[in-house]
Amino acid sequence: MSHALIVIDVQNDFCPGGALAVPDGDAVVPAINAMIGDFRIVVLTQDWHPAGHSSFATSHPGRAPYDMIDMPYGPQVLWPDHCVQGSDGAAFHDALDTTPANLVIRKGCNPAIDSYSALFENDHTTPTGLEGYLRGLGVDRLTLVGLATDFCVRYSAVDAARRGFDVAVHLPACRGIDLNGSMAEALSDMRGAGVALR
Ligand code: VGL
Ligand code: ZN
Repeated sequence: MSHALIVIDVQNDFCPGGALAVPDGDAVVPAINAMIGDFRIVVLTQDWHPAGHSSFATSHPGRAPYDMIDMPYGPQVLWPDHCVQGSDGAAFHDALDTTPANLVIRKGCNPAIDSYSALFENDHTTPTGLEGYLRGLGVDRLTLVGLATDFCVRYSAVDAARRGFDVAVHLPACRGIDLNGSMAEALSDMRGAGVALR
């Protein structure tokens, strides 16, 4: 069985100067570049929203970024417009070494559903296809790194652990948003799901 590195959303919009900048987000780049060569299987994810995506505050008149709304699949944070398909903000950070990547998986493409997790959309039932890819290669262990610790890394790690993967999150190569205590909640949720925090 083998071990894959999953690099979550290291995109310009999540780095300083981006539309949804994660504090110190670009600090993950050298940390990831230093470890990426150690894995035989490397997957990069990209948040990849159509313009007017339902997770954008601008799609909900009278709402502001970081408001909460109820979507058919549950509560949803409204975000600034970010990672619009094909935009510079959606591109990987220039300094990220993408050369060793075996697969790039794009998520959040359905205009009506957000997708934090690399495995399932936020309805928790629509798969992205990543699990099938990993199973097909005999992968049973995952190391996750990237942005943001408390959103896409968290939901990816918890979903993967629930699906039976042996999951570790390498925190020195992650940075979080920390919205209303979301960082502490994310760490305890990941621990509770059996994710190793390193
Ligand atoms: C993310 C908020 C909205 C993430 C993506 O990559 O953590 N966060 N879209
Ligand atoms: Zn997004």
